[in-house]
Amino acid sequence: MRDAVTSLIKNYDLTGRYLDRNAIDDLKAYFRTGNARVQAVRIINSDAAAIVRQAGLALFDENPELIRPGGYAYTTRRYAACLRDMDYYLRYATYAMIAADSDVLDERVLDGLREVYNSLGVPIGPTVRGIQIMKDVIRERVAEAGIPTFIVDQPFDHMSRSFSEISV
Ligand SMILES: CCC1=C(C)/C(=C/C2=NC(=C\c3[nH]c(/C=C4\NC(=O)[C@H](C)[C@H]4CC)c(C)c3CCC(=O)O)/C(CCC(=O)O)=C2C)NC1=O
Repeated sequence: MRDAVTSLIKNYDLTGRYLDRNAIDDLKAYFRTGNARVQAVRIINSDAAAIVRQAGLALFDENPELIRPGGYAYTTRRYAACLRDMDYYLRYATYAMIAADSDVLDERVLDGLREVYNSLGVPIGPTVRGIQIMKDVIRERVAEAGIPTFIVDQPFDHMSRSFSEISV
């Protein structure tokens, strides 16, 4: 599991180089945004269950067939599994925000998920939509607190991209 600093050091160590100007600029950006990243994660953590619920309701509102008989979130067991998955995406997104690196998402969430979803028949399109809705819900809350929203975008966009590649 890597963060922005260990990723950078790993790259320079591989080629035996001292940190150059680009590296220093990247490090400066990492430390400059540190406080904002911590604040954004605090906002999420203080209301995570409500964020998941709100995003879930919006997803099912947009895609009501999911919760009708035959839908992939039909029955309380599947409905709960879907919200639990959204909660996983949210929690790991907060780790990635702090790390300013997507490695934790690849390693702990996305690796092997394609096989699981395919074998269960869980549809990728609505899953990506759920991730995007969650991002929008959080962006709104974070922006209200005056924190730049690009911090929020990175992990959710990474997950969406990874899923979208998977679905091809
Ligand atoms: C921390 C990393 C991690 C992830 C990501 C994870 C995902 C995950 N989601 C699962 C199921 C599931 N996931 C969903 C999700 C959805 N249904 C929908 O209609 C929506 C599109 C979507 C929610 C947005 C559903 C319905 C199931 C249960 C499917 C079934 O058993 O029929 C399963 C199968 C086993 C189980 O039911 O627990 C796994 C492993 N598990 C993990 O340990």
